[in-house]
Parts: sequence; structure tokens; C-alpha cells
Amino acid sequence: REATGASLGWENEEEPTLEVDAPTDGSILIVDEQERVMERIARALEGVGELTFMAGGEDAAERAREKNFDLIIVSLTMRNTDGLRVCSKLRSFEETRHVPILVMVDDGNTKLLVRALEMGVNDYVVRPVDRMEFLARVKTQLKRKRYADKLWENFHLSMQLATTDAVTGLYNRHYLTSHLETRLQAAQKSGKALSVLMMDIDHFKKVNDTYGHAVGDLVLKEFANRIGKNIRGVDLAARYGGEEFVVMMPETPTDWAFMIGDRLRQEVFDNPFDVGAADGPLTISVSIGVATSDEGQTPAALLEAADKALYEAKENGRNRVII
Ligand code: GH3
Ligand code: MG
Ligand code: MG
Ligand code: MG
Repeated sequence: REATGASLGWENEEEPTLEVDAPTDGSILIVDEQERVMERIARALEGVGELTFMAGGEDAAERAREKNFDLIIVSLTMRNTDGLRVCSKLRSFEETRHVPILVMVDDGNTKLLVRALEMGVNDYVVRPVDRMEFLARVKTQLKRKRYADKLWENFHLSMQLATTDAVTGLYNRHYLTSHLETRLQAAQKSGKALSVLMMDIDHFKKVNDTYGHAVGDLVLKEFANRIGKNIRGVDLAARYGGEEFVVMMPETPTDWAFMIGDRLRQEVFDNPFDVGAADGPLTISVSIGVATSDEGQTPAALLEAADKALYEAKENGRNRVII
């Protein structure tokens, strides 16, 4: 709960809730060979969700990978199919690993049940099955699945909030520095160069003062887009501060980094930013400092070297790249 949007200052956003009712729209897969059993299950689970029946077959698990089921019910005593094997496959596939499994087992077949439980099935019913008990166990599994899905969703939302900058969608400074540490160590181990570009938009204060903060924000967004178009998939771009950006480039010697930086600088300067300013697209320029990792260098020292080069680019007239 601590790490959700609410605690990160999302005042006006709907707070994620973890309360769950028993779903009525769960999607349930039932694996059994007997038609009469399937009919009974269909009646017992009326209104609980969407039911899919598979008449056994060990490829039931394979087919389950293609659809996001909320619960899978498997009969352990089928004539032509090894139900236990179906369960073991379901637990081994990435796509179905976390889907709850409820098994049906004949009374007295404790050995089979124990093996299924050891395999990680979530619950069981013993034949002859009590209809009310069956329904209750199904609903409980669906509720748990719903709860787990929400936790997972909130976790992803928190991760995204914690690692990205809301204005530009780029990674934030914290993510960059922690990632840089790892990549720098890898670079030093492999002996391959890692370069960084430290970039700062020129006279950005003037944009804000002339056109307002909202237009300033759009310039930041568009600048982030331009960065994205000019770097490679392996590079990592982050918003380092207000109008400062950093690109981390693994396996990139200084002269390549310079070329990539200068191409971006030129592209930005040559193509004015269409951000809805009253007097048309804005000509933007950026100053860039380049630094390449030395042996034993810390991330802080590398960024400092790039910052020093950036300072020189500013001193020497802006709209340029300095190594
Ligand atoms: P220089 O060429 O020396 O970099 O000049 P500059 O005007 O770009 O530099 P300065 O550091 O003086 O001003 C940066 C401005 O960026 C000041 C601040 O109000 C603005 N700024 C910082 N963060 C944001 C933001 O998120 N949105 C907007 N619109 N402006 C921001
Ligand atoms: Mg400045
Ligand atoms: Mg600036
Ligand atoms: Mg600045």
C-alpha cells in the first residue's frame, strides 16, 4: 500500500483499491473426459463466469497457454489423460504458472492427491463432489486470483512511477544512476567503452518566460521524442533534472558518442519544435557534453566529467558538442 500512487503524490487520481468481491466474470477452464461430469459442473457454476471445457488430452495445458484463464479445474482420474501430467505442465509453463488449479480426485486416492498438492495445485474436491462446497472453493480461488492480479497491477504501477519521469516518459535520475552503476561495472569487466551524453537545452528559461510553463513542458516532451529517435535500443535515456537529459551508451567509444550527440544536436536545431506557440514552431538548441568511462571510474565521476564538458559547450557559445 505504501508504494502506490497515493503515497507518491497522485492526489487527484483514483486510489487503487485491493478490495475484491467474488467475480462473476471469471474465465474457467475445465479439463475432464466425462460428459455427465461436465454437465454437472456447468450447472453448479452457473453465473460464476465463462466456462471452457476440454475433453482431456494432454495438450490441454498447451492450449491453456493461449488464453488467460482465472482458474483451471482438472480431473485427476481420466481414462485417456494423465491429469497429474496436465497439472505439472500447467505449473511449468510461464503463462500458466500462476493460474490457480483446483483438482477433482476420487475418494480414497490420497496418493494421487498428495502428488498433486506437492506439484503446487491450489485446492481440491473429493468425489462424490458436494455441489455447495465445490462452488465455494471455486469462488475462493477466483477471489484470490483477482486479488493477486490487483497486487501485480499495483506493483507494476509503482515500479513505473518510481522509475520514470511523468512529463517526458523517460527514465528518471534515480533509475539512471542505479542502472549506470551496473552497466559501468559490466563495461569495466569486459574492457568495452561506455559513454554518456549530458545534455542541457539552451536558454530554456526564455521559452518559459516568453510562452509559459505549459509550452516549456511541451518542449521537454518533444526533446525527449527527438532523443528517442536518435539513439539505439541499447542506449538508455533519462531526464536528469529540469531541462537536463542524460543518454547512457554501452559499448560506445568517444567518437561514436560524439557523432550520435552531434547528429541529435543538429536534428534539434534544424527542425523547429511545433508546440503550439503563438508565433509558430520554436527553434531550440542544445549543448552536449560527452564522457567515456575510464578504468575504476565511479558513475558519479563519469557524470561529472560529462557535466564539465557540457559546461564548456555552454561557455563556448552553446548549440555544440564537447568531449
Ligand atoms: P542555459 O543555456 O545556460 O542552460 O540557460 P537556461 O535558461 O536553459 O538555464 P537555467 O538553468 O537558467 O534555466 C532552466 C529553466 O528550466 C529554469 C526552470 O524554470 C526551467 N524548468 C525546470 N524544470 C522545468 C519543467 O519541468 N517544466 C518547465 N516548463 N520548465 C522547467
Ligand atoms: Mg543552466
Ligand atoms: Mg539550459
Ligand atoms: Mg540546466
